[in-house]
Amino acid sequence: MNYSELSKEVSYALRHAPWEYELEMDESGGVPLEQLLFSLHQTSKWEDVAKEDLIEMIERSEKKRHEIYDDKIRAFYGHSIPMKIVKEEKMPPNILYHGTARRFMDSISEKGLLPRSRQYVHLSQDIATAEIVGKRRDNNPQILVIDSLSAWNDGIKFYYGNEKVWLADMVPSKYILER
Ligand code: HQG
Repeated sequence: MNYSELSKEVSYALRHAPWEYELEMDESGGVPLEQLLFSLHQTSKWEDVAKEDLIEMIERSEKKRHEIYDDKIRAFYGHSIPMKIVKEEKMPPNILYHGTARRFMDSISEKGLLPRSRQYVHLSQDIATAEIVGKRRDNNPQILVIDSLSAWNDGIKFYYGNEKVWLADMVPSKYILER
């Protein structure tokens, strides 16, 4: 079983296209495991996938992207579907980071951090994580330092993604400390 490919397909289904897989998604992004398995079984590539494989997929992943609970599975972050996933509002750490491409900086300075195609802006708990995120778009990424505590004190909402990923609706540029 190629767990990395399985994880990509499950992320695609849960973050971007539950309708392609005929999944009934609840407000926090959960879908019945049976529905996801049934849908995966329709293609020869995934006809043998079992619940145990989804558990193994999550365990093997270096990033906590998915969670199985109550016979359901959901993605922790990354959604782009029209129905906004309800996330747990939480006081963020004092400082968060965001790794991005240098070519986006003019626009970010002007408009702040925007969710773009996703539902939330994604922020990183530490610099190493932000580097990895930013390298997806730039070999020498820009690491932004976010004054998340001040933003939170001023009423900007933050949400818990996983232990490395925090979410926000948007981050005005005045909370970007260094770049
Ligand atoms: C940028 C992956 C111009 C933003 C990662 C980013 C992460 C702006 C891009 C998670 C902007 C959106 C999310 C503005 C923001 N003007 N550009 N005003 N505001 N941007 O992929 O944060 O491996 O939607 O800087 O590791 O890169 O899939 O967000 O470069 O955790 O699990 O617009 O996805 O996780 O890109 O990545 P994305 P992201 P997985």
